Amino acid sequence: MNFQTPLMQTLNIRTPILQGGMAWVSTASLVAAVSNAGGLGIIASGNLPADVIEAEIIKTRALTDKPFGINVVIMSPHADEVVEMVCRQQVPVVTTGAGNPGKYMDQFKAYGAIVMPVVPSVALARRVERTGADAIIVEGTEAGGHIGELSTMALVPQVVDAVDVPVVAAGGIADGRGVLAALALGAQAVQVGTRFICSEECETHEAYKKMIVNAGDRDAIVTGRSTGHPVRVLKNRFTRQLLQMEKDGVAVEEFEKAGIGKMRQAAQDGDIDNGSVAAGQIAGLIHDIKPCQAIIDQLMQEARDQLTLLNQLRGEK
Ligand code: TUI
Repeated sequence: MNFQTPLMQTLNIRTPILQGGMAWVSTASLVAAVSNAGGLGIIASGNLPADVIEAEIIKTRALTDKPFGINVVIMSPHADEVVEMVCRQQVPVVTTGAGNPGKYMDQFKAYGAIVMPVVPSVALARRVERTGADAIIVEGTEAGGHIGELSTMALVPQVVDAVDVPVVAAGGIADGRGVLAALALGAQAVQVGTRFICSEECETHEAYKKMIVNAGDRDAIVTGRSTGHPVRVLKNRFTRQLLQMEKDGVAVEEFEKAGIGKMRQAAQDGDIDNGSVAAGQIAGLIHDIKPCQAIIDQLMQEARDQLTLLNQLRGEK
């Protein structure tokens, strides 16, 4: 038995698993591995300039002939030039985050992209549907990185009821129980981030991966709540400094300045004490580092097993 949803057909993928476009993490190696394993790999842009991201697209194309996507961070200072480059490269799938992609929608649709904005609320879901989103990724506050306030459990069914396009659930999903739960809430696929950091093909520093493997349920905390840019990261020396700054009520500009380059410092240099180790609440569920194919196979096998268990509870064979 396999899961098959209309969105999987639209995206031309074999499993309903998307890999989140994580800044400094989702590079060609990870993206191609996920796409080759039957999911949808998604290249991250973060705050990078267009030429650096373009090189990653070209590298991905050399590593896979399967569909893949690109994530555009709307708040990035390079967003305009990144969008122009993505259109020139005709990346088949575009996801957006950290802002409303409305003003770029026509450009994406003009070359036939499948556009899936990430949203943290019903209001934004409705808005992006009106401007032409093909599907909507609903991200709960359990996720790592830049986050909204509502939980995946509460938000996904509310968006499913509010829009007519397919919904993808994101935030807090790292095993097959999470996949099945998301499908039960009405999602047609899931987006998985933190679990894919702990994959062999992910080029993120080993120390970062090990910090996730060693994390417990309460280690992923939120900084930047008071400044309006909440970000979920693993607790370390740097987050203690940030939380102290927030308590002391330092100016927003000073706080934002302290965060510059910190995701790169953790992911690339492996400085997990002084950098930002972005990760979701589900980090505590992740205990190993393995190939993307094994991760996807396990997610789907567990989802099937969990469904069998549920059917047994109903008295079915
Ligand atoms: O985008 C993310 N997570 C991220 S992006 C990132 S790197 C970064 N680079 C430059 C600036 C900021 C961050 C690290 N983590 N997740 C998707 C997501 N989008 N979560 C929440 C939102 C969101 C929030 C507000 C989407 C839209 C939105 O709209 C507000 C508005 O303009 O109406």
